This record gives sequence, C-alpha cells and structure tokens, in this order.
Amino acid sequence: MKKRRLIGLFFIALLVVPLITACSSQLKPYNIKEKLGPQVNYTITGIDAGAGIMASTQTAITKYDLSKHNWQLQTSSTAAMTSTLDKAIKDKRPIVITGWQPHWMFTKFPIKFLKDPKNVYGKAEHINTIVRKGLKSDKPEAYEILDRFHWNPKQMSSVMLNVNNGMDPEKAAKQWIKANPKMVSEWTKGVPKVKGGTMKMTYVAWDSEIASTNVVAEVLRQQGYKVTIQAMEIQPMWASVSTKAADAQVSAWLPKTSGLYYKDYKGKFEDLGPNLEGAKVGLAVPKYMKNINSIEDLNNK
Ligand code: PBE
Repeated sequence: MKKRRLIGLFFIALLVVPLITACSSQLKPYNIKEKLGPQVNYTITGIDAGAGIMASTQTAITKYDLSKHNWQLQTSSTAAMTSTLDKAIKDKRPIVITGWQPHWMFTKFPIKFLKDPKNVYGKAEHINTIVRKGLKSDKPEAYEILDRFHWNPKQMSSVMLNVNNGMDPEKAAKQWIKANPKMVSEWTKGVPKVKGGTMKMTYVAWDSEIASTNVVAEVLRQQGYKVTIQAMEIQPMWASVSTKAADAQVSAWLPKTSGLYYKDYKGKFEDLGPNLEGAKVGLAVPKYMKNINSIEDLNNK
C-alpha cells in the first residue's frame, strides 16, 4: 500500500473510531448497577412541542431539580417517540419517555409510569368536550349529542389500536359505532335527525384525539350533519372554538395537561364536562428498569 493511502486511512480511522464508541454508549442494555443519567445521555424522549405533557415535563425538570443534573427534554413526535421506545425495548436498553393513557403504548410495550410525589402531572386526568358559545341555540341537536358523548379508556383504546394497525380512522370509527349501538344510542336517543346542518370540529392529531374526534364526527354525520374535522396545533384548536371559527373539540385533557389553554380562553367557550375519565399523564420507563420507580430516581440512581 502506498504511504499516502495509509496516512489517509489513518485519518479516516481517527474520525470513525470515536464516532462508533460515542454511539455504542447509548446502545448498551440497561445496567442496573450504573447511574441512569449517563446511560441515556440525561435525555427524556418527548413528543411534539405544543403538547401539554411537554410543558408539564419542563415543570417536572424544574421541580425535581433535574436540570441541575443535566437532564433535558427532547422534542419529537408521538410516532418518533414510540418508534425509539420500540427499538430500545427490543435491545433492553434504558429509555425515559413522556407517557400517557389511554394509549396503545401501554398495551404494546412493557412500560410503567414513574411515581410523581410532587404531583406535577396530577393523579388522574379527564378529557372534556369544549364547544363554542351559542352552539346550544344554533344547533341544539349537535349540542345535545356532544353534551351526552362519553366513553371509557377501553373503548377509546380499541379504536386507537385499529388505527395504529393501519386502519383508516374514519373506517375505524364507523366500525366501532356499528359494534356499539347501545353506547351510541345513549348519546343520540330522542335527538331529532337534522337535514343539511354543518358542523366543524378541530383536533390535534394525537392518537387519542384522532379516535374520539372521528367517532363523534361520524355519529353527527349519521344524525344528518355534514361534518368536517380539521387537525391543527393545540393553541389554534382552542382559539378556533373560542372565536367560533369551529363548533367543537373533544380534546381537552384536564385539569393539568391542557390547563394553560383552558385558563387562557376561559369565558370564551362552553365546557360540557368530561367525555372520558381515568386518563393519566406522566413519565414512563420500561419495566426492566427495576430500580427506577419514581421521578426522583432519575437524580439518585
Ligand atoms: N397527550 C395526549 C396530549 C393530550 C393527548 C397527553 C400527549 C398532551 O397535550 O400532552
């Protein structure tokens, strides 16, 4: 081999070897005997920046003094986070994620919520239905159905799971409605059919909200409305109902997760109360991280 080429190879090796070792520190299985922080680069894997769970996690980082220990929250998306989680679990690697329920991540992956002794995320959440002012007098039939709409985490999860497995959300909603006539009639019984009314709903394209919004939209369609649903960021969604640009949204995670928006727009919308109870938001890790059970453990272990 020529001397020049050898020197070239040497420099390539100089570049590549540290790169490989830098990556491999994040590719090792979880080591219960070592501190967790360095094993995950002090990173909490999060979702889209606007999500309430991201704001709550920033609060958690402050309240649990995590920033002092270099912990940071990485912004991504639900899809990217769950795919990173999937890969980590296949290799038994450590990972800390922003987690919530109902969501298929808790059925698909062996993960657990971390205890939250400082109560940053709140114990339980409910999801409320929020409508624009004046809907009751303008479209009493839609209002009545939206007011009655409620279901449980199991029912929401079944729609979510179908969508996650590739089913079109509208089809998944139709199928659920067909399979649950008793539930649906609780929302529609005695409500007169309409002819030619329109309804506009807004939502954020989180899996849970894709499921609920499509189900409600489909029920309203079967009532006779022409319904459009529009996905947007969380802030415009709250603004749309508060400015009457949209009629309704069923995506208000409360009291904490969407709490800031609720406060900001208070007085400009009508809150029809919970459509789902027993939701939960927090930080989560795979169950094989046996010694990590509380957010406080992120600092100590
Ligand atoms: N979530 C799911 C949302 C609401 C729905 C918990 C990720 C959030 O605002 O954080």
